[in-house]
Amino acid sequence: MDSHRQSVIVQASAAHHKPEARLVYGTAGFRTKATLLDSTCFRIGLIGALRSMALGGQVVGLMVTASHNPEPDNGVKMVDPHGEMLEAAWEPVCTDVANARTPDELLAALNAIVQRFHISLDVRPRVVYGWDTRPSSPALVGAIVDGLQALNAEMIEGGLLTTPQLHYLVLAHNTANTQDSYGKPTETGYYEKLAAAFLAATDGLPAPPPLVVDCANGVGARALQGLTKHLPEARLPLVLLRSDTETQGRLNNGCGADFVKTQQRLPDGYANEERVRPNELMCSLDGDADRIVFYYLTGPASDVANFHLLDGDKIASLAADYLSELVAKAQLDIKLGCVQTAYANGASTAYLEQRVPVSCTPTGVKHLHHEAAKYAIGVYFEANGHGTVLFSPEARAAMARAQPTSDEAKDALMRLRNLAELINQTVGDAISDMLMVLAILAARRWGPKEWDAAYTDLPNKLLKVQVPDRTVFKTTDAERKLTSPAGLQAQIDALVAQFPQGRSFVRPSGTEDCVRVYAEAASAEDTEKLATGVAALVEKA
Ligand code: G16
Repeated sequence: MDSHRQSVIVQASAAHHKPEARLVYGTAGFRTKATLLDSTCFRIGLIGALRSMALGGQVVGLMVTASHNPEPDNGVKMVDPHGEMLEAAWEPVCTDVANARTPDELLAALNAIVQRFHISLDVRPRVVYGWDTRPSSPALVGAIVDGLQALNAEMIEGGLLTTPQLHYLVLAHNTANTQDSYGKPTETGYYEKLAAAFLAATDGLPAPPPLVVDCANGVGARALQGLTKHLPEARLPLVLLRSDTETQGRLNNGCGADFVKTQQRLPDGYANEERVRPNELMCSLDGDADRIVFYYLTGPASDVANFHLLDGDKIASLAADYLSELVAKAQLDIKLGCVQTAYANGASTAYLEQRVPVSCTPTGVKHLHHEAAKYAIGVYFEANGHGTVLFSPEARAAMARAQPTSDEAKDALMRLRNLAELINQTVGDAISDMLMVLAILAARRWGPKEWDAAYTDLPNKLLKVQVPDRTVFKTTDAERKLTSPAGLQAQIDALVAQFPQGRSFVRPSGTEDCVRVYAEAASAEDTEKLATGVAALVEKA
């Protein structure tokens, strides 16, 4: 880089002091306590600009969020031009730049990027950025803006957004005015696209009953309010709960998709909510609305035994089953496959394997997304409710050229095309997934019980274990086995063997400072024993 640029960067960086802590760009970008992130955000502004330059000035995205984490945390992640997660080769690059200790080290790390990726500094970078409702977000966005300005980037402010909306904007900007246009590159364009696709997908079908949505007191509340302005209430009746984004301390607190999935119960206080009633479908979003889980009650909310979870595995099963039926009815010769992680309930995997090819990847949507892209139609969902369905160019071409000969085939083809429009193609999107589920249930004439009847989950439990250093826990086989600490996996195997249908694995979290333990077994009692037994082994290791 020329000396002028270098001195601008050094001057700007003086206002963004780097703390001692070492940060790593991981599963969900950088994520930690918000108080540690100012210099990281400044620097990711610089890297975002360089990434756009390396791609000839295509728009890349930066999102400030810590998603399901507690409110005092925050984070930042980069989005590549097609709305996908940052290319893996750039992750260590981000880590190097974030951890440079002096201005000289920072310049050296940036110059190394310019050389390694043959970046032409004549290209004007373009970056769109957005943020969630955390109180710490605006200041961190200010740091990003400083980084972008230091490299004279064209800045496109997305404002308060869900993470999937930011992914949408990136792709929409890069395809604007082309024949592949993904939609108008505005927040309103996102709502218009979803609303039109939902109306088409549910045309002629019974309208869904009111859906109670727990918005995690996060940005999803705002997005759903935005969406409903574009849809007649009769076609999408929503009851928004936990939608307070103003009161500090409420985000993801006792509510939200992560809480409901890990605690396997209703959001706190739901027993007192008049709108919470048995046999009605409900759902929870997470803090940045990229995950969704559904659930229903079979009796009073006060009894936890009446609570039934319809998690990411159930969404995958619903989607894979319905879409493969449509593919067959539409007489299309394309392959549909499903991608899960080790967290998938064993019963869901058994159900899916009877219907479609199933693969398993490590945790993190970027892994699932890449694997799903290998199928013509790739359904991917993490058990935590993070996922989507990808329609490949091959599938789209087959749908476009199909000449259905019967009314049934014509109808199936039309439904497939509509769903392909409705489902977010860039990343898992709680709102788009919610609409997909409603459209499928309407087409099936199903309520929550009929959906749930596909298979019965094995009892399962997820525990967090605090350890002095989680980086000593290393995994292999899509995180199903530990390779370190030495000997621990053999102890886990011996314990698992004591329980019918037992399965357990241990992995370091990519977003929190803890190790996670998953266990499932034939009975709830055995599951509890297995989970606590494995957690005890982890603590001793
Ligand atoms: C992020 C990723 C998810 C992943 C989760 C795992 O979720 O986007 O794909 O499942 O992290 O978290 P951990 O490694 O802590 O178990 P989110 O919703 O926080 O962005």
